[in-house]
Amino acid sequence: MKLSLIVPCYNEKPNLRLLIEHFRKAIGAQADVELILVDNGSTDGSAEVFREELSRPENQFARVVTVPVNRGYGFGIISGLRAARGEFLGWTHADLQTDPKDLIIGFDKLFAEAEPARCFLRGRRIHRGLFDSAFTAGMSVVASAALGTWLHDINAQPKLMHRTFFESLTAAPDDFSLDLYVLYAAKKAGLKVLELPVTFAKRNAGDAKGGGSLRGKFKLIRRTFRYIFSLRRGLSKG
Ligand SMILES: Nc1nc2c(ncn2[C@@H]2O[C@H](COP(=O)(O)OP(=O)(O)O)[C@@H](O)[C@H]2O)c(=O)[nH]1
Ligand SMILES: [Mg+2]
Repeated sequence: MKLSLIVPCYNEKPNLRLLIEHFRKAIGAQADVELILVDNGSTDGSAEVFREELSRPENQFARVVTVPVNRGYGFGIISGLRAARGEFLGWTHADLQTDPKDLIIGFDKLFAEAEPARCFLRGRRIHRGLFDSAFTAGMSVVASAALGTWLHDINAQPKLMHRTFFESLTAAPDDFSLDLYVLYAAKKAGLKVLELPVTFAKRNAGDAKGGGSLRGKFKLIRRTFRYIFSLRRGLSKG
């Protein structure tokens, strides 16, 4: 298996059918690409939809990993990654804000590099509104100043990396800070960070639980800063 794509899904029932369909189109006939959908402790009846969709012959490129009780976004992704068989690993979100095609385009870009195993690819959002751009810029400046390396648009998707890098990670957090942690760890490991410009659409269905709402933004700020300072403490201890 060349590439495993992980999508953590938390109460995304109304998005699942379309999500799987878009991945089917994006992956096409590539038999060396697998999709791992993580049912991340959903309580909205997602399991039923997963069962139905994944029993269809055209969806055999996908399988589901079930986390019985939700423990956070990062925990969901890590659970999916543990089940992955691919040499390269990637993830994105389930609400169709990001196009599944971005993962395939991103992988082709990563794989065209001289040393793909020493690269880390991340999306960077373009064409955003002034408010969202300003918010992201503010977060980037604080995170970068605190951690001593330029970290911009941390929560953009997708993320793609070689398996050896993921396996080298020792302190992956269970919550939304996972994206910050891997980006920071990739830089510290001296990987070449590639950027893929992406457009983020509006969430397809359901409610935003992260930074997509104003309330979510405040929670994101608090959580991220707390996490940054715990990373810093880890740094000063050596
Ligand atoms: N809040 C939350 N989202 C999760 C979790 N596991 C997976 N996700 C997915 O993470 C993605 C981003 O969450 P979302 O609510 O859209 O955040 P936002 O776009 O930043 O507002 C969605 O596709 C969720 O389904 C979890 O434990 N908590
Ligand atoms: Mg979202």
